[in-house]
Amino acid sequence: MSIYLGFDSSTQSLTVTAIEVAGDRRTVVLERSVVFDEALPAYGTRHGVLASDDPLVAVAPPLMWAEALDLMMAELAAGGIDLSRVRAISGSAQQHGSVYMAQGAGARLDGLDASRPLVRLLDGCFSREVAPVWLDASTREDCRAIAGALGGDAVLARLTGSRAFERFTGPQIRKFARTEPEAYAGTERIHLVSSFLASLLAGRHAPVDPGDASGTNLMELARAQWAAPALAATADRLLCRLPEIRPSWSVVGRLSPYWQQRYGLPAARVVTWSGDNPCSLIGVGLVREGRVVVSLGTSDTVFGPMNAPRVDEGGTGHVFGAPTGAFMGLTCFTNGSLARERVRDTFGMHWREFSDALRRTPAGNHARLMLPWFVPEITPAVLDPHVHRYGLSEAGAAAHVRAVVEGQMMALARHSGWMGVTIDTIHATGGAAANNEIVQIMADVFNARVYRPEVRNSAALGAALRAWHADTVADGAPLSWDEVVALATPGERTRVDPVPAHAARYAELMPLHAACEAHALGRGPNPEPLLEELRQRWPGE
Ligand code: XUL
Repeated sequence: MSIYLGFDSSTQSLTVTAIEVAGDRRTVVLERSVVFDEALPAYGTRHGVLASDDPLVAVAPPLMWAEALDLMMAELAAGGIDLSRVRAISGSAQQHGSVYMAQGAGARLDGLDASRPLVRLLDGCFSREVAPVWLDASTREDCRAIAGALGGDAVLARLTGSRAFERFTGPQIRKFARTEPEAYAGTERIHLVSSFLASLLAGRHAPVDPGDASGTNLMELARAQWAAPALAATADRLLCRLPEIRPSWSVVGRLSPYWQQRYGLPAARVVTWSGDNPCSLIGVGLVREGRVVVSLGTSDTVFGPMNAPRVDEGGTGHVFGAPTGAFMGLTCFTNGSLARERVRDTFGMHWREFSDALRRTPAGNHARLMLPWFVPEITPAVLDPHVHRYGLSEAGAAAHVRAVVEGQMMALARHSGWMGVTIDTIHATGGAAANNEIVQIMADVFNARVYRPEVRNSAALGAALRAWHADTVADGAPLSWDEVVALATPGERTRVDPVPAHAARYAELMPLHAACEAHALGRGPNPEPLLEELRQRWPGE
């Protein structure tokens, strides 16, 4: 019997999922979470991010992520599973964030004193105390410069899988090197959140996998190697500061003596970590093109496996490496769970009342719409956030609740067309996928069947499954991806079907959602007369 651990260091929390593999039987045996704001209040984060005067800046303390890892290991050691049977550990992390480690940090990771807390030992290991995270939108100028140097966004997208995006690591590095040149010069290694945490486990600088490296605007997608022209456009002497790119199933090394001595863990293999979205793909059981995932977390994302990289040259989509070695398409929305929460809080509701509001209101919301851009939005690009409401000025709380969810679902559906996949089956994950009403709206808007994987955190499960796969492959035994994801594949009883009458309504509403978006972005006329026409035609409920 073997145990595999998968961590997920997300925007707001650290989760661990343990799976047990015994012969043909695979079981999830443990799931635990630590919420940063609650468990580690001394760092002063809100929703995992430090307060900033500039609404475009979003940074977090990397020490907090390290302390959460130490805390979680202590919890695991306190009971729950037999740690001596842990064979391999991997992880998932929020994508794009970068951690700047000072000269000499790599050598210090080896030989840490197991009697002392990890954070004390990391004192002086950073050349920058904070890590910019995926919510940061402060690098517009750097995006322009990088895309310009390479011959435009379309060229950059063909090379790296994405046009220049503010939150991507390359533009973030360029801003750091430009504004803090001395600190950049004193940087030994620029890690992604994933490779930073893997380094802490292995006691040495860990590599990054193509799934996470493709979220940097710095990796040549076709070769899964750093792209020299993109590096040159970003910062001087960058290559020697970046981690190596290795396949997602590569073994970094063994768990360092620090963790073995401190918590009695075995010398388990540490497997390269990846981004949360690539890990979720595995954690919801998708390894073949044809189906997509809708993940409703801090960010809302829609993504799916791709056999070949069909790049969205000027638009909002990304092509990343997938953990299987193939590709995945992804579109990301900043205004996910925090926007749902803002609307809930505005009306002083609990989640139960939020669901009641969705139950009491009709599909299509009498053609009343919301574009919930509470904070800068990635898709479509909105740097000056503002919530746009159409037909909602006289409406009550319930209509606003429906408007935020329908607005999000229509945006997810409309902005996933570039992937070139006919979406008739969705695997829904993330906290809000537990809500029946939200999932019904998803099924109706996409006019697709929705399956709901039963494990709460699909990214952590995906990481644990990747640890099992890598450990088996490292032993020289074959293990197909179909077999790896069998545990994660949702059953028929989790299926939610679209209601045809509702789907028909959203088919009519969707072009008007596009018109509202164009209007809000200053690219089209006010669609209010068209919405009013629809209101007249739709029966009152
Ligand atoms: C993906 C993205 C977010 C983060 C959230 O491109 O920016 O989904 O990975 O953790």
